[in-house]
Amino acid sequence: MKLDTYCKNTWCPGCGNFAILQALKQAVVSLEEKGIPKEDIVLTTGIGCHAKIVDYLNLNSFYSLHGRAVATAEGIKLANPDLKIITLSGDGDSYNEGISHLIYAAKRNIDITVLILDNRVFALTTGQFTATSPKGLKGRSTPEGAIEEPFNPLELMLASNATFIARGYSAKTEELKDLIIQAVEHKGFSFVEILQPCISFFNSYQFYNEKVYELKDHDFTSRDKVLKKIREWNYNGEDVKIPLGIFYKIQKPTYNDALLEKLNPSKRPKQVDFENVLDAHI
Ligand SMILES: Cc1ncc(C[n+]2csc(CCOP(=O)(O)OP(=O)(O)O)c2C)c(N)n1
Ligand code: SF4
Ligand SMILES: [Mg+2]
Repeated sequence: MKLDTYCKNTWCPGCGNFAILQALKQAVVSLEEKGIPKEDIVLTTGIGCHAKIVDYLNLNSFYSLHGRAVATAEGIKLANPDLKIITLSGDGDSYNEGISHLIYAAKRNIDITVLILDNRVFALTTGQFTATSPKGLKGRSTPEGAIEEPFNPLELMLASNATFIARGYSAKTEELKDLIIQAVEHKGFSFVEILQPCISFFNSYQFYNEKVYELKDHDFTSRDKVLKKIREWNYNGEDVKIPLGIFYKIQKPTYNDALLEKLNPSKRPKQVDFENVLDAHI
């Protein structure tokens, strides 16, 4: 496929990330067919297994610091608002380390897309618990089982005023591809939580396969109904059903339009004549 790179893939065989890579590639091909050239798409990542995805995609990308994937995306968008920015972040990356960036990007409705590859552990560092790990999860940092309850990231995004909130599952690749396309096409802050089993530290395939279902005839403009749907699964317990699809979608002015109006800073003529500035100070 034309988006392939020469990098050797180092994900564990069976990792949910493979299917996410596939869905993202297909989404980019569809977006190109719809008139968004791949040169106008920029990916940002945090640090973790999820972040390696940019090594395997022949697209412009910025491998940022742990927890700074969203902040980096905001900076690129404000420097060149003509670009489509897709952030690929982990649960540890954006629900733990960089959570304030996620909340404020949603609050200000900056026009970027954030995909959270949520395997519900810090996987690259061998399985410590994160904000979405279920209570009781046994791992390196919680050998007796996690004593904290997880939070529900979709509820957090609704409270933070995100204008597009969705959930996909890596094993539902076709549906995930469609969600990514719709998220990128949404004008405003779009958030897609992607359930991504980590076969090495939290193998959740069987659980998700039994519990997930697609949202149908869901009124995604009513906040009350949306909240009820979001709370159908609070990332804990066994006796649950897990809805997938778009939970919420509304239109609001974006931060970048309000701040920049028609200005594209990357296309502005040079503002500072550095030689003269230096001369003046020597
Ligand atoms: C500031 C900082 N803290 C901690 C680390 C160590 N670290 C690297 S990857 C990682 C785990 C990432 O977990 P997550 O974001 O969930 O991604 P996953 O590996 O699960 O895809 C950690 C803690 C780091 N690189 N930088
Ligand atoms: S440790 Fe988990 S998330 Fe990382 S590559 Fe292996 S299966 Fe995937
Ligand atoms: Mg993780």
